[in-house]
Amino acid sequence: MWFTMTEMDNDTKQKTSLTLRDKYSAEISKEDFNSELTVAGWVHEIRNLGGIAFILLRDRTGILQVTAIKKELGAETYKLLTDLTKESVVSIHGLVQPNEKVSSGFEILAIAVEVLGRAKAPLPLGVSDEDKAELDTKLDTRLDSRFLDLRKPNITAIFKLRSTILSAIRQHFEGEGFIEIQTPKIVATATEGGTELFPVQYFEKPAFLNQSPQLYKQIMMATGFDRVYEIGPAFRAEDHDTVRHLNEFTSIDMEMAFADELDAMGVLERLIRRCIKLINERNSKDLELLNVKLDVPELPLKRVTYDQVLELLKDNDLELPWGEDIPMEGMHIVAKTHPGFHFITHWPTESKPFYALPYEVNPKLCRAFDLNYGAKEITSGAQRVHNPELLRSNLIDKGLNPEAFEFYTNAFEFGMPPHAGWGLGLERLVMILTDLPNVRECVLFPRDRKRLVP
Ligand code: AMO
Repeated sequence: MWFTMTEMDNDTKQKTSLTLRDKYSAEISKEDFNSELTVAGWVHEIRNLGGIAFILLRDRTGILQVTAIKKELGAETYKLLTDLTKESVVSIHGLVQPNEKVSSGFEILAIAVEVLGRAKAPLPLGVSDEDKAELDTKLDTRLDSRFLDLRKPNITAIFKLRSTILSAIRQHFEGEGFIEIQTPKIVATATEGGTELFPVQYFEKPAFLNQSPQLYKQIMMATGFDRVYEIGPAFRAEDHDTVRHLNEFTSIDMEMAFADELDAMGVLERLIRRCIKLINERNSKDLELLNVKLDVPELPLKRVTYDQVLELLKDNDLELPWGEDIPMEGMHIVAKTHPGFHFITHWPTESKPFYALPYEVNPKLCRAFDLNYGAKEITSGAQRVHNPELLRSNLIDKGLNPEAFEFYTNAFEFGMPPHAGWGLGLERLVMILTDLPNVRECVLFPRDRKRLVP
């Protein structure tokens, strides 16, 4: 609650106070009936009947009705209020009156008005005329005027959920003994393959925007920190325009020492469960707006091996050469049998990056895993190679120059424990938990092949 007393210029009935808002619309209750207070927000609708006008005022908690009576307010202030354009910002001081006809059970009878920010007309994007934003069809128009788009409650809901997910993630990592780190985003080497790099000129040296904190989080395993996590941006110069790919996304990364891939998978599935539980606790209204019901998954999450996936695809007339990544077409088939969360484990070593640890008994397979939801991949991880010789020979096998990775392989030469970890795309997680069709919905200002502003 903010400061309370309101002064008024008695001649014009314009507010001259410092108080812009005493209460949000949802905070007003029966106890406020018949007392004066100040509310503030955006003009959602105005209906002017001549001598009386109804203004719907929207704030972050909802919408309330302000009633303006010309005779009581004075012609000048009445005109000021009723001439306002939609989406202008005002602070209104008035008397809270019970009113059975209004869904909130009350209205504010205007006494004084302060115009804080006038909106130009016409609006580039309707706000009040579309209570719920039409998803996807007008996504480009919506993203061009994202600040207006975000005034709609079903769009705000996505970001409230995103915020809860981040809270749950931090709670979870802290609860399991992880410390939060930040690693450089301007780097000298690729981690996830060379073609997806954004080049940067770093003084006289060529550099790149980081694709993943992979190398740095692994270096941390040589420090004794043992369990680290990072929530930060990752950049991929992906040329293709899909509903799952962004050129800048938020990567949730973890790495744990004295651990294998099963330990890392355990942390991940418990974290997913925690996210869903916290959303159900905190965001029931937002889930309703998004028309989503989230069931807390039973643990352990389902696990299938790469070979089992290949069998399943074969049974569905899609024959894949062993060793290849599973294409989207294949994932759609997988999703029919495994529609929810499931891990795919035991990947061909050749299909995964140089840092994934091969099984000793069958080095053609490695200790890597993906976590998917239906056809959508949301996490990749693995137990890592921690032997420096094997790491160097893997780099060479993948056509990479070990010298460029010396800053990383050095950390393996002086006592590196076995370790495992994963990277989870925050927007992908938000996308599946909100059941939205496009990952761009889940980031405020998406960066894609065509979009660099706003
Ligand atoms: P990977 O490249 O599979 O693995 O990325 C991990 C997760 O990040 C998300 N992601 C993306 N999200 C949106 N747009 C993109 N272009 C994009 N690319 C990736 C996905 C994906 O599952 N270093 C490893 C992780 C590890 O082993 O720790 C890595 O980056 O959700």
